Amino acid sequence: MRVNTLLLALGANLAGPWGPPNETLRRARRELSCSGLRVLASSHIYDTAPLGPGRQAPYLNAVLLLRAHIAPAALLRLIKNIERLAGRRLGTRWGPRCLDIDILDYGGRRLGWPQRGRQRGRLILPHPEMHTRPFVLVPLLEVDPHWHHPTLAVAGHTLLTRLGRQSRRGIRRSLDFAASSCDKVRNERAPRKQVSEGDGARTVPSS
Ligand code: A4P
Ligand code: MG
Repeated sequence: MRVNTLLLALGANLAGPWGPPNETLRRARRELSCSGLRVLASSHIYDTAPLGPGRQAPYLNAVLLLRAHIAPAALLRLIKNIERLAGRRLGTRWGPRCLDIDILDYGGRRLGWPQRGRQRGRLILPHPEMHTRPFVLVPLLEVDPHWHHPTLAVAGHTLLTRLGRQSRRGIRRSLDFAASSCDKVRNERAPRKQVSEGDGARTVPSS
């Protein structure tokens, strides 16, 4: 299997078993890296105004650039498993959450595009709404400034400009990701099962 470059978006606006949203995002990054995904770059963590219905707390959002040797379906299972460990329960679409991980881009691959309805468990690549969201594009361009949308064939910077300055108003760079260590995660997890066990995710040596 080819090694692919991936972009993942992390978001949270509720505290969960891993702590407040900032701790949850950091822990999620460690879980990914300890499951064999190599983190090449992490954006800052941004404070963002909530998008969606009703009143919700502000979100923290970030984007990771990774390299991995994992099939798309296994990656989806891995991120859903990490969301579950972080306390994510089925809720309303766009409702508050302890952790959301979206696969933004999987090596430029196209799957289920153009989108015809959304079905739980069915992967769409690139992520169907990413190009409309400044809270995704701003951190994404921090880790991959030359990124182009794989199906729209438009530069990320252009997509962000098209969204207008107003839409970026509620986005504020807030925190750094601290350096991560897999050993720490293993200690915290014991005696629980490893995240990658039984979910089809493969561990790859970092090169
Ligand atoms: N799915 C299909 N393609 C993908 C993909 N590329 N990556 C499927 C991840 N999942 C994908 O997702 C629903 C189903 O989509 C999954 O079962 C998966 O098979 P979900 O994460 O379980 O549900 P959701 O998060 O409620 O839906 P959605 O549309 O992903 O919500 P969003 O788009 O993530 O929106 N405001 C701010 N400021 N920041 C935020 O991060 N997030 C949301 C949630 C609302 N408002 C926000 C933010
Ligand atoms: Mg999601």
